[in-house]
Amino acid sequence: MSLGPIFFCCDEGYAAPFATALRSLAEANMSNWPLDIRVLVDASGDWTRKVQASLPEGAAIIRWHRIELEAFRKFPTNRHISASTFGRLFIEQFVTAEDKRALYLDADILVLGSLEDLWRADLGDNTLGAVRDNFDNDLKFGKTPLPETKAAPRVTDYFNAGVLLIDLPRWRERRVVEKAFAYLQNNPNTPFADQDALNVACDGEWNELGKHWNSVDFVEKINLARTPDDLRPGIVHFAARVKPWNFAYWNQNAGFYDKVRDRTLFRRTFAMRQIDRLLRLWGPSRRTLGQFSRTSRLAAKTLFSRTQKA
Ligand SMILES: [Mn+2]
Repeated sequence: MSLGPIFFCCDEGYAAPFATALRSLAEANMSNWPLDIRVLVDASGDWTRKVQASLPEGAAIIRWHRIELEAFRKFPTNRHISASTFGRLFIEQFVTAEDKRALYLDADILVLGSLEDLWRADLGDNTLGAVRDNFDNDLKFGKTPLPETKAAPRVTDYFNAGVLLIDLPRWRERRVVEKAFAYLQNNPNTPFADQDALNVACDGEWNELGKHWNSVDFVEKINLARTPDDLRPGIVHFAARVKPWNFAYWNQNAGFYDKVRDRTLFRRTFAMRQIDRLLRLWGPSRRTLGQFSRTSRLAAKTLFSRTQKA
């Protein structure tokens, strides 16, 4: 069966994780080759050819579409997220009338199983299928697990936008992009950027998919190498700040991730491995230093306010 179009948004800074995600997708979905991949980029370059060449022969037909992100640069994103996150809002411009559905995937993922069941998922009369975000329940109980979640929009249920199965006719008919953009205009400091905007635009009109399709934050919770094949999620999403390709911070899935990356043209060179080793040593001391400077700043502030009162 044909799978896709499958959309990604990427920029040069994310080329290596993206190539790794694509490689995992291709390897886990061989019976659907050639995969229909469409990538939204704000600039192309040598890296796009390198990503393409990171796939086995015949695995995918990749189309690169340039998008204009200028209108979005004024909206802040989290420190580790670039403006290319807003690319999701351009998907409908790069589909044909024959495309009834589109699958959107973040680039910070690994695909570990066939996506056929996801592609066929029942959406009822909803605009999209997605996985509930981990903090949705906390918000409902008035808890804010991360300080930034305090300002997240209160919707019926809140989804994570890293994996979206989109019903294209409904997406257009319900003017999702227009509504999302209006939300961003009125709430430019919303903490999770276009994810917040999409949650507002699709409030009460999305279907909950099994956790299996967007298994978030496994970096810290589950050791993928030790999990048997059949228990691994279909899609692991490294949504936390700690990424398995960032060797400055210890995480238990770095080796598992790196084995997939090794099969791309972005495999780490000997020199990169040495640098990563140093970063790994520097990482903890950097954290200690950061803590030290925060503590001393706080102490200085306390002292200063006391002096003033006196
Ligand atoms: Mn992500």
